[in-house]
Amino acid sequence: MKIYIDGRFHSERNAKISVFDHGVLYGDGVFEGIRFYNGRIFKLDEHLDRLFASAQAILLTIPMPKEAVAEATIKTCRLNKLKDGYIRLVVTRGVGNLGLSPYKCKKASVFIIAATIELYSESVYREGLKVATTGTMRTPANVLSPAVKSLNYLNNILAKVEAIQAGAEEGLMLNAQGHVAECTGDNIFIIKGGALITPPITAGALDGITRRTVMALAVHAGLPVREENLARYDIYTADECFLTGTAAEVVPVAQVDGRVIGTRRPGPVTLDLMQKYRELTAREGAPIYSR
Ligand code: PXG
Repeated sequence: MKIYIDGRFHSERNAKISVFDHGVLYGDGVFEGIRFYNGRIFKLDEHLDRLFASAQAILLTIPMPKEAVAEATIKTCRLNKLKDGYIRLVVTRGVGNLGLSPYKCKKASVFIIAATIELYSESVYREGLKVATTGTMRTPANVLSPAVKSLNYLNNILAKVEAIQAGAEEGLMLNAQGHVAECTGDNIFIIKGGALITPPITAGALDGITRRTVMALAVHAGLPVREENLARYDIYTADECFLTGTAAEVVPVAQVDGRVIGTRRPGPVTLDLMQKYRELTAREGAPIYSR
């Protein structure tokens, strides 16, 4: 495997960053998880726009223009001779001293890993996921904006741990007002009365690229789509429920806090959107090889 770090490619063994990098010392940095299908990087521009927005929000200067990051990402996939897989693109604050101040860090570091991906098992897509609400809340915007895809994932990791300890596979996170925000690494949707409903970004959700894509697919299919604050009650009593994320794609939810959702089986709207999403990922994206 060849890994990109700051303009050079390294073997897996030699792909290393400094212990003085503030990405390691403080989780000071931003990242993206990107998928590629059939030799094309899906929604590359959208991911890079979000990466640069996350960096802007935390006063982090990415030391190369967006086009160069795109080029490096494509090259990393090409060098690894991959057609389908997952990209982890990380920008850390860079090497500094043992103090919090990012002003001591001279230059941000960019690294890119392109690898194959381990999905939820095939049965999850057939049978649906078990979700449990976590006591751990989503970080409020005045603590750390949930719109920033930062290297601080402890909030979500601890929620994930709670969900697993409760016997579920994914955790449902609420905001400080008690409204549904999202899951630990996925956005959440319900279908109720023929409409597709998801919490607004302001409820504390990441502006997910899969979320946007699925909303556009639903609008195109003539489905009413709404962004509304949701309570747990709304999830429990939904006709259908699914999660979206780059890694998970569109994954049906069978159970939330022990309540069976709909018929337990993935519903017709969910199945249709799963299919439409698959079709889109198979045909769209920035080509890795034809250049
Ligand atoms: N919410 C959160 C908190 C996320 O981290 C999503 C929603 C979905 O967004 P996209 O743009 O992917 O549709 C995410 C992103 C992984 C991994 O490697 C995935 C995410 C985050 C961290 C790790 O599995 N998903």
